[in-house]
Amino acid sequence: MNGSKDQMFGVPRTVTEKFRFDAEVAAIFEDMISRSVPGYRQILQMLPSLIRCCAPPQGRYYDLGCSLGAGMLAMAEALRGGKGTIIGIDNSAAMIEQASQAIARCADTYECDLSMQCADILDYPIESADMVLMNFTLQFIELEKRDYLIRKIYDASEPGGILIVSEKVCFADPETNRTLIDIHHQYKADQGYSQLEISQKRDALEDVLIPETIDVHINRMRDAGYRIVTPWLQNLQFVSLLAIK
Ligand code: GEK
Repeated sequence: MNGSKDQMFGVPRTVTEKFRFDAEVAAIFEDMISRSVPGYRQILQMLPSLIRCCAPPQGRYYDLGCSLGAGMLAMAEALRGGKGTIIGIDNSAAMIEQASQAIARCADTYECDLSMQCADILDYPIESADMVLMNFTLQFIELEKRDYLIRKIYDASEPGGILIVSEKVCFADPETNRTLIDIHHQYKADQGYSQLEISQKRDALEDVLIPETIDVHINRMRDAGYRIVTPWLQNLQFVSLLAIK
């Protein structure tokens, strides 16, 4: 694993600052997401098979909210031997700076063209996409801009183009929702996070990470025009959806 151990919320904070993807987070991000999101590693492991099955080997691929480039590397693995193009976008300068170094170190291993840009995915011009990945990114976009973003991706995708959206979701039934949140907190405790870390992180993410139900996500993708929309992986309230144009 690269980066340091996540101990960000280990000491009591008097003021709850809202969560931001700054240099402090970038330095511990890999550890944070691996220990906080059950299924994250499994999604990355499965992506090459999903891509080889559903997307063209010489395609144009986007990773929106690429953070440290883990999704880009899974795409590159799928494209081994082919000459595809992979573009990672993130609006955190700290993430892009760290990710660019990591990608540069292994770029020679792959034949495809890997590049990264620091930009807002709402403004970035996506073109002729064969695949778009948003791995736990849409949840940080303002609610009223999500329809626009999914439509923009649909319009910029080739016929047969795929969209993968992984999200933390919520459930309409309060008891189901509470139960999965409790299991998730237990999972985090089992990964070594203290109760203080769990509760301070939850407070910092309040109104920053806004989950929606699986149905809301599916309906949004269908309304945008996607022919096929289906969950392909779920671990507690962490779900990955596949959509095909
Ligand atoms: C992974 N996909 O490892 N424009 C660009 N980037 C954004 C925007 C925006 N408007 N809003 C948020 N981000 C990664 C993990 S993390 C998920 C994605 C998490 C970026 C933000 O800077 C951060 O790097 C990423 O989206 C979300 O597979 O932390 O739970």
